[in-house]
Amino acid sequence: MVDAAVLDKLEAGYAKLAASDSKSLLKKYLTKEIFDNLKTKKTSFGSTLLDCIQSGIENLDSGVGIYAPDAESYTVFSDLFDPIIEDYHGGFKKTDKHPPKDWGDVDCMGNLDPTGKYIISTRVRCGRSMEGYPFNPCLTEAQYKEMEEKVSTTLSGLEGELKGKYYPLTGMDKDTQQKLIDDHFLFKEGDRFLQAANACRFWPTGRGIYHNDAKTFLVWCNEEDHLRIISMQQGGDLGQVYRRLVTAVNDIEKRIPFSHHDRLGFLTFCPTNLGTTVRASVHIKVPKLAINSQKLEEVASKFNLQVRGTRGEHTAAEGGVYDISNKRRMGLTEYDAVKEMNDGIAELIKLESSLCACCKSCCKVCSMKE
Ligand code: ADP
Ligand code: CIR
Repeated sequence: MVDAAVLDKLEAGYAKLAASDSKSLLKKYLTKEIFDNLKTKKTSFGSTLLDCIQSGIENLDSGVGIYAPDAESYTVFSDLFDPIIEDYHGGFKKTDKHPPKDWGDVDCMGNLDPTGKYIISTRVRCGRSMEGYPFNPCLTEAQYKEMEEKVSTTLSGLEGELKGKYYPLTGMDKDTQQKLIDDHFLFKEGDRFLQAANACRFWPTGRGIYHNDAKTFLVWCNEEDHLRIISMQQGGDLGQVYRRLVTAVNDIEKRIPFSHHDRLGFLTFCPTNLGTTVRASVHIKVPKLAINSQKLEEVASKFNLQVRGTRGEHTAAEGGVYDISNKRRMGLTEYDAVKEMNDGIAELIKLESSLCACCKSCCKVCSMKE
């Protein structure tokens, strides 16, 4: 049974959300009926509806507003998770099943911007959860340490281009940490969405980053997900970035067992990352399209793309640099998720190069401004 204090917080949180003008998917789908059905439920880890929705209640500017404290939450609170998943992932219904993992032909992806005029850098990441461990809010300090040990030991076995070193956050000096963040290699600290979701307990214990010398292959340990596996480099050579990621994931998967769900694919803390968990992005300058940032988002969303700021989610664009990536990660293969970004960016570049810089009604972008 959910205790009285949690129920009180839930009632107060629901009232706050209902009275707000939050644009989150949480607000959109947490009807009074669903709330009343779920408010007394608990997973076997003891997680309640409050653990799932507290981030979205505290941060009314959330885009989504919900996390799964443990894998079972996706089932126990499915009346809320399912419609949010369907909305975010472009129609992945509760009766749908995520397809088996398929990285496709890794040689099919090429350079998106051979002239180097638009794309500054390219990155593809995926998330993984280690079998046998819950997500952040349910982990003990001892588990964080144990997981970090497993991750760093395992990664120390990687060879060739993937060979690198694990750098724990514990003991890392602030300048080194900030430089890694500023250079887009390391996760930021103090994310209020994660903090409110109870995902930053015992920080910095168990958190860290593995990378090769060139910082083209990186693994984050215990930030939002147990692992974030990342391939990135300057320029637009998506083919090279993709091949490196696929080689790395295939190798790491032989060494660490990961949590996978028959219907939802790979399991992650945030429902937006389920399925393939793949986010393929470019840092790109499209000044003509970006004359109106709302329009840029509209155009991007036509190609199922998501626009973020230069320092990642919930940040602003600096110097006209946008982070544009595939939005959906479920109901399609890994290959198709990356291809969606590939094709969408190719279209955006085509559009950008077709626009004149006059800002008068003679060109498409100017008419889009209205
Ligand atoms: P994710 O959910 O993929 O980890 P975030 O939005 O939290 O993404 O961003 C994490 C970091 O990765 C940020 O520093 C962001 O600027 C960086 N990043 C994302 N895409 C690119 C890219 N194409 N090139 C360089 N850095 C990138
Ligand atoms: C939010 O709701 O805005 C945060 N909890 C982050 C959600 C993940 N965002 C995304 O679009 N992938």
